[in-house]
Amino acid sequence: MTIAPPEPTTATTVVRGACPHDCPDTCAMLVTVEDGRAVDVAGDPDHPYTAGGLCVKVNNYLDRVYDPGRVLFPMRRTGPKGSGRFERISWSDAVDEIATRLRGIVDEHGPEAVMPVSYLGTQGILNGLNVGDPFFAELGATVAERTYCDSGSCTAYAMTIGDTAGVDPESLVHSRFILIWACNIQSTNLHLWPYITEARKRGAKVVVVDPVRTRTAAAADQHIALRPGTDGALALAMAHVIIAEGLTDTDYVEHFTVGYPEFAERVEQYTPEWAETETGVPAETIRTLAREYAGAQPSVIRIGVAVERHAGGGQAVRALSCLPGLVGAWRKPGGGILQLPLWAFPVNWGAFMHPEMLTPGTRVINQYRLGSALAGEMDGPPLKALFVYNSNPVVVCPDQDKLVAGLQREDLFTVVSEQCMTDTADYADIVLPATTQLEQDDIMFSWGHLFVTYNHRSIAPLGEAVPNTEMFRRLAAAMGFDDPVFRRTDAEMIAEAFDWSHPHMQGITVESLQEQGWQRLNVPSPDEYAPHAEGGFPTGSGKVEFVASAAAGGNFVVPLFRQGSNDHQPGQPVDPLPHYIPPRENAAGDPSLSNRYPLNLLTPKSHAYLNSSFGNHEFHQKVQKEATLVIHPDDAAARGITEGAQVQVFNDRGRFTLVAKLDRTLLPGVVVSAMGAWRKHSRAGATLAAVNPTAFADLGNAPTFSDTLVEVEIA
Ligand SMILES: Nc1nc2c(c(=O)[nH]1)N[C@H]1C(S)=C(S)[C@@H](COP(=O)(O)OP(=O)(O)OC[C@H]3O[C@@H](n4cnc5c(=O)[nH]c(N)nc54)[C@H](O)[C@@H]3O)O[C@H]1N2
Ligand SMILES: Nc1nc2c(c(=O)[nH]1)N[C@H]1C(S)=C(S)[C@@H](COP(=O)(O)OP(=O)(O)OC[C@H]3O[C@@H](n4cnc5c(=O)[nH]c(N)nc54)[C@H](O)[C@@H]3O)O[C@H]1N2
Ligand SMILES: [Mo]
Repeated sequence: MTIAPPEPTTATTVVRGACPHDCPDTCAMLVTVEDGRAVDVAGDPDHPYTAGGLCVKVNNYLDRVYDPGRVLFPMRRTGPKGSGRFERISWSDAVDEIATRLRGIVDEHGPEAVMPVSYLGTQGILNGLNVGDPFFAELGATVAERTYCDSGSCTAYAMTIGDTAGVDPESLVHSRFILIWACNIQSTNLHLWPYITEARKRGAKVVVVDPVRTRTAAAADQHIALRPGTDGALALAMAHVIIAEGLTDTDYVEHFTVGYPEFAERVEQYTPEWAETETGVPAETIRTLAREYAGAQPSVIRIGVAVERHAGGGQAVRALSCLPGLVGAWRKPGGGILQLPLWAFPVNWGAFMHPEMLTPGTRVINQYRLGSALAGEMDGPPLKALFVYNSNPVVVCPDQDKLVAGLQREDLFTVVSEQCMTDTADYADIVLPATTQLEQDDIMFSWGHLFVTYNHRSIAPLGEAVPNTEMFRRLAAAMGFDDPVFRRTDAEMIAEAFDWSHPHMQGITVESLQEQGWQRLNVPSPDEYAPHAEGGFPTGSGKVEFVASAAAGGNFVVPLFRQGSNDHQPGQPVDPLPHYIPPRENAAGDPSLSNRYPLNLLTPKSHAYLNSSFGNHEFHQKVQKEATLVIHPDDAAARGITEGAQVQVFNDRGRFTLVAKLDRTLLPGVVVSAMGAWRKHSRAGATLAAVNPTAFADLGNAPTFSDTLVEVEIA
């Protein structure tokens, strides 16, 4: 099989590509190329989900590709760490220096003194999550646990209904009741919104559960503002009402669920009145919500990532995943729960992770604890080398001050592969130039729809930039790694990307994808897609597990979230029934803390940045505007804070400075700052990551960003 990249041509051509970003929408892109230069990117009008539109972030993708600040050549540090002063070197010098340093560190301290740091700068199967896994496994480096995003949610979801794709997002047009829970669709999952609009035209009601009146909440029929981290209380109280008022689908419960009697007994205590005291949502509102959710079938719950991000986040997702089974929502297209439909894609993860290459017992460090790890607070050898790619930890990891202090260590050897000089790249000893999506071939799954998308390289790599695949080929050669896995070409990897014999891939081949750009998985149409109308859940029992058999094995991190792992990694035992765990940093949990730090900080996604990507582009900065702290006027007045005042947000972990924005629609006691803005653009050399905790949620080692107490004062 051969892959034919488009030949350079003087004519104008349109090349089919795929948006690479870590976003549920994975848009099909059309790249117009003239004389070898890309002149336009657009959404494919024929793709049902992309529907001809990209988004405010990616419309200007060419500014990113041709940014004068692009990293185009390997560079070696010449100034102090963090100064951003570098000199150009050749690829062979860079690779030799990296290999020599890594070998020296391995000889002196053992391979676990090296740690990779990566996530989803690109989501492509080739260049994304697992591209470095075999290299670091062969080296014997510390295993990086990457529970950045939805890991706790996935553990909870899998415990309850298995790793099912759940509802087809395109089926949402058939939903009668759409419950959007901790998801700011109009910013983070834009292409889903037209389906919701269509459902509404057909009579559906749309309710948003979010402490913040986001643009999505404002556009819904109803906004239920609950206290952060109390989602489990609301979901369990809904179950209480549904059961107490006889609103269950008894036939569905009888045939397709297990543990109903125990669940019914468990939720007796979770009355709406009790939930009102936890959530701040009136008991009557909870009753009405439960009745409407149960009564309007098919109903669907769209859960966002923030449900997992507090002490009891896992159990909150458990409770939410139980609700559709209780009311029989799964019976019809458009009913059930929508989390990550990525499980529908038979990605051949093993061919990329190569779990068999890991040495059993190798030290595992969660990337959220990188600051502590660099400070030498972990068991095992000190970290002496970091290799960062596809990620910008200085902005996206908690405990920023400690992390930056660690990156400043003169005895630490840091390599960063990047497209641009991020806050993290500034601390590198060696920077390696990475291609953008227009300069590389890749093949994409999606975590927001059911289409496979092919990304054709549309232009030649700029400067000496290389895809991550090529970077690891060069590094492996320099290290003398001779496993054939390190010599695979991109074409060979594409051929291995999926289990092509899986029923979902029927009619889909590399060639057909190259030709057509994208294809829907071979699954029933959105008008007929109801995979669990008659059970068939990928759980131990094949049913919705109110009593979770998987809980007996303990808390676990699902495959994907740990480098090279394709096994569930069991942890502490878990109560097999859903239950409520209140936020950790609250008055009940720690009164001394909440006296000093009475405000709950939320850090949702920015509208115009993609995590921290695009934070360096003028256009995106203009749309996003300067980072603000949104605060209720009463909380502001109590602190003498006025609109536009410069404020400091702080707790025992750190502090950051930004501008106050007063908003009466916000719950008192809650403050909000969108994540993604860069540290070097900040007012006082720190971003919100300085105050976020490294503590995990109850399941899947999820982060607890929404479980963060702070105080605010005039700066
Ligand atoms: N524009 C844009 N789009 C993106 C991204 C981006 O950075 N920018 N990032 C992409 C990525 S990686 C992801 S994971 C997705 C995430 O997309 P979403 O799931 O939408 O994630 P967030 O924006 O973090 O949070 C969603 C909402 O949860 C609310 N929230 C916070 N804490 C709580 C809580 O305790 N309970 C409840 N009920 N709500 C809470 C926030 O106010 C916010 O409105 O977006 C993707 N799309
Ligand atoms: N406080 C707070 N922190 C959060 C979150 C939150 O809600 N609040 N959300 C979390 C979530 S959901 C996520 S997913 C993570 C995201 O964390 P990350 O995945 O680290 O996201 P980005 O900040 O976008 O950093 C990706 C980097 O990869 C680079 N890159 C892009 N393509 C390539 C490539 O092909 N090769 C190489 N070598 N580099 C490339 C980009 O330039 C960018 O600098 O952040 C988490 N952090
Ligand atoms: Mo994410």
